[in-house]
Amino acid sequence: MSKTAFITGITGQDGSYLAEFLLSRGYEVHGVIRRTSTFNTQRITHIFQDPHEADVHLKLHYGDVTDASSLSLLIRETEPDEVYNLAAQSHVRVSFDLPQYTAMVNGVGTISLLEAIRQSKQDVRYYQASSSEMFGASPPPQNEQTIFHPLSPYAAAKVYAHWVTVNYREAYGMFNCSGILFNHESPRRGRTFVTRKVTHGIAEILAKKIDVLYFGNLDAKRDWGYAPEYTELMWKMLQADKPDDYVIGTGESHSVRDLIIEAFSYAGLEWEKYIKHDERYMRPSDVNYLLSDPSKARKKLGWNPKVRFKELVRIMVDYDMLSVGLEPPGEGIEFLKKNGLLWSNSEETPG
Ligand code: NAP
Ligand code: F7E
Repeated sequence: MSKTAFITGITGQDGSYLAEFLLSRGYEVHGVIRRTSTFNTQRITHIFQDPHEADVHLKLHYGDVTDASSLSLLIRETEPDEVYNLAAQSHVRVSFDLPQYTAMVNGVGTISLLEAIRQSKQDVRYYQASSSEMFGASPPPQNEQTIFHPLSPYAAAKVYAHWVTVNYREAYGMFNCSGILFNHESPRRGRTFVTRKVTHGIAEILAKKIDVLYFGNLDAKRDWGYAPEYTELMWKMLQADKPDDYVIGTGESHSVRDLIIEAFSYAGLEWEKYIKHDERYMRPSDVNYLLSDPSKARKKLGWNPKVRFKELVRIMVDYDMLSVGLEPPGEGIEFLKKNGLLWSNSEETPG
């Protein structure tokens, strides 16, 4: 019997990789999409199936995590074995502009989904997309025991969502897992996140569309990994005997400046010529230093990241150069091929 999965946030970076992965394992996948005035399904176009045809395995439903009634109805109707809650206002700086909205989507949206599952009385395994941002000011390395000290409305809402996920596990015996994932990136990363802003910016500089890129804090350090590897682990967490919480990261950290230097030099450009500072990209409070200690995931889930910082940068620069019609150096794509990591059955679609 094939399993049924329900994904909120299916149109996002992670949702699209997860949907691909689950379809490849024979799942029937139900995804929640928001009604928008422009298309928001570019990342899943390549796996879209015409609902008029027979044997459709990917089914999309209009919904919103701020509309609890839509969640209750969809959970009852789709009867999922596994639910992945990836929906979020996921931009940390934007959460300072939209604090209440961010709390509604990331915090209240989570408890609405948990309530929909609880009230349905169905046997569901639940994944919550928690974040390393929850550690905030806590010094590195961070693991499952590290105290949360959120430094943004985004992170505070994610801490709430994490704790209700744990609470529903303890109070009601639900099979809830919280994945505390450090930054993970890909050619499908939204263009306003720093990695993609750098790699897509490089492609535009090479294509002579722009000649300067503006950034905020270059000193912040992040533990950056490759998104498709992380979405597979979401699934692995739900296949374990017991529900638990896991930190997922590479155990390697680099500054935003390191990222810029690495990416520009790979593309054969002198970074100092193209980078300028703009205050608007600074945050009222920023997380200075994230570095994961993923020992638990290594031991219990067999986690061993194949794509590390340098490969990640090469993969993203390669795809962004292709997206503007340029021939890339190709080392990133070559690495994916050599290691059997070309997960996507599509050409990478820009986020
Ligand atoms: P993303 O690309 O920004 O995708 C977010 C998804 O949530 C999109 O599908 C978006 O829909 C959807 N969404 C937003 N508001 C919604 C609402 N009110 N109702 C229903 N859907 C809504 O984010 P991502 O990078 O894939 O991240 C996935 C999840 O992991 C998020 O919860 C994020 O906070 C968390 N996370 C991400 C990272 C990371 O490094 N990527 C690390 C830790 C945790 P539209 O396409 O319509 O906007
Ligand atoms: O910023 C600095 C910025 O926006 C990384 C989300 O997926 O990962 C992501 O959150 C760093 C910060 O990611 C610019 O100040 C400098 O220190 O790429 P980012 P994030 O804030 O770490 C976590 C784990 C999540 O959970 C989130 O959902 O880069 N930075 N200059 C800049 N950042 C941006 N975006 N743009 C700049 O111009």
